[in-house]
Amino acid sequence: MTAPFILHGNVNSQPATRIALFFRLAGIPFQYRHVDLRSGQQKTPEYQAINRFGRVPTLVHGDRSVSESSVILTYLAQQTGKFGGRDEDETIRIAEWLSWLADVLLPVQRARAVRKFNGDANALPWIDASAVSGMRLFDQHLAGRQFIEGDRLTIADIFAFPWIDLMNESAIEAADYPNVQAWADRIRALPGYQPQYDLMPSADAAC
Ligand SMILES: N[C@@H](CCC(=O)N[C@@H](CS)C(=O)NCC(=O)O)C(=O)O
Repeated sequence: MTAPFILHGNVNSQPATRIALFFRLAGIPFQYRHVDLRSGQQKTPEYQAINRFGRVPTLVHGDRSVSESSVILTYLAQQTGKFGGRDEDETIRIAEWLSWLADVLLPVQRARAVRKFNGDANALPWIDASAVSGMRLFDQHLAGRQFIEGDRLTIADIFAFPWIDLMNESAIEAADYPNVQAWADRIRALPGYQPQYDLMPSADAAC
């Protein structure tokens, strides 16, 4: 029997959501460990032994622990054969998307985090303007496409999706981005899809 996949996450974390969503869409069971970010569990020596950056998510698989959601998704695609590149070219294209999406759409995450967790409101004008320009670019890239890369769901879609699923919490106007909306609806229609707050419990669990 292969080792179980164990996700250390937090229900409010969009990077952690990506990993839980991967498992749900792939139909692969996983174990879940809740990390209490409010009490600072992520900065304890025990947790930093599996994640040097002291953040969620972390994936533990056998003797290996992997951090950074884009790297975890890439690892899971390799390990499971799901949602990765079908050849070397596609694998490189997907890696390009992961890097680009992390740059261009991160302000969408920040726009939510500042609002939801009482961050510095003085930063909002700059964050919101950056989020809008990122969303415009993303919408342009999605024109005429069903999914981000090629004709099927890949880890690039799973990476971007949580930011878009909760874009109302980021104060982003969905109607301004019709290609993004259509793409998100396609993902919501896939078997296994669950919204962020249903994907991870607020305690340890087998999922
Ligand atoms: N680039 C990282 C971002 C991870 C991240 O920002 N995690 C946040 C929660 S969304 C966290 O653990 N924050 C707690 C802290 O920094 O102490 C990834 O994609 O995994």
